[in-house]
Amino acid sequence: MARTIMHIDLDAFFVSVEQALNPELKGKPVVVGGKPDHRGVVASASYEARAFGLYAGMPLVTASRLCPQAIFIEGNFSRYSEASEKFMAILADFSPFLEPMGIDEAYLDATGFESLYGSIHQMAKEIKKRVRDELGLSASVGIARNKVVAKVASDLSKPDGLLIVATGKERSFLAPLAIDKLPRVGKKTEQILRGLGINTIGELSNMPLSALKSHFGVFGEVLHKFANGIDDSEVKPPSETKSISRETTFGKDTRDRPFLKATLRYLSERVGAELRERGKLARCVTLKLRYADFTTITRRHTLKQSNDADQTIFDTGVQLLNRALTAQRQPVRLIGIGVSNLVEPKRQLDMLDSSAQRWRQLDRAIDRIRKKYGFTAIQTGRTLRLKDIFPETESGYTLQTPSLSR
Ligand code: DCP
Ligand code: CA
Repeated sequence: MARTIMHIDLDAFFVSVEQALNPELKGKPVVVGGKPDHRGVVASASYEARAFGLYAGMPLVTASRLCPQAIFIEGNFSRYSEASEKFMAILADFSPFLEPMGIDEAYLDATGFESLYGSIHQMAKEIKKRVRDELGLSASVGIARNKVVAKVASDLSKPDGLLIVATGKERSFLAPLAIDKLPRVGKKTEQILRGLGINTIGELSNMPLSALKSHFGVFGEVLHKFANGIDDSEVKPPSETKSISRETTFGKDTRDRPFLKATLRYLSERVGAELRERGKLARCVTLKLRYADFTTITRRHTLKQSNDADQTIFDTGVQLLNRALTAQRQPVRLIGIGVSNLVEPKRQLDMLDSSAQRWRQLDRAIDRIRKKYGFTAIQTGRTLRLKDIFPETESGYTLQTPSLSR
């Protein structure tokens, strides 16, 4: 069946949120990421700043040299995640077939919605209008019969664009574009392709599949399909919980290891409690850190055996944290911990060793007490010191971003 897929992406997202809050910044070269003397990189640049050659990922020092008159802003991540949630909520009003991708973009399956709005073009205009009226942000929309072409279209239409690729024209639409416009073509792939004399998506689409496979393995098939404007993947609403995570931004960037560990302990306990509540076991533990310059890293560890114990989540998190802090000396602005690769308990439980069994019993006893008396009714030694730092309520400490990601 022919589908109608929309890709919606906010323009210069971090910068636009700042401009919506402070209209004096509008129409000017603005950079979010930090002050120009910081070691960090540009997170988001306004289109006025891009005219000077600035782009995301460029060192702030270089950015200030190319465009000294730019306004440099540290940024405030909780503002962006709040705007992101509102953006996704607006989109969900238009179609339940919604797949959020990252913080400021989403795919929406609008198949059959034409009649509801008069036309697909009209529907896209109404989405853009609500985003502008309610959030003060501009969105670019690409529409096509599949996800990959819709994404390229929204990107090409930026800023504040709306581009529809007619059915049957996917291949000819993509053909003249540079290969780096194609999703999944990163720096490395681009380099290899250019080395082979392939510079446009059209040239890529004409490469024999066998040649692509010999250079890229199974990824060669993806490249072949994408370059030919083919993508059968569905818009998948995030239904089943695939991961559980908790994170928080600090009021002040910190290097204080005991404090970071105390926070990690608390977040691990929140993750563990939800994991047990959902009756799942996790196989992977992921630590997330954002440094003072906004660089964000994630470090993952796969457990030998799936587990749901606070202690296991925490211990794994601490190992990952210690390694990360040794490698990078900047202060930390955000810490988060998550579990993924969730499985049903089944028989694996019987195989847990006796110390793991004891942790399980303890966790469950604590869960029961917390359900009755509130999350902070029982605290492990480590988390006690958080009392003086985070506001405390019945249901736990009030973190900056209580449950950003699920
Ligand atoms: N981001 C970041 N570091 C990067 C890239 C992006 O912190 N290297 C953040 C800031 C962006 C947001 O993610 O505002 C969304 O990323 P996009 O790639 O969509 O970039 P923008 O929304 O800023 O610009 P565009 O108009 O090109 O979409
Ligand atoms: Ca964007």
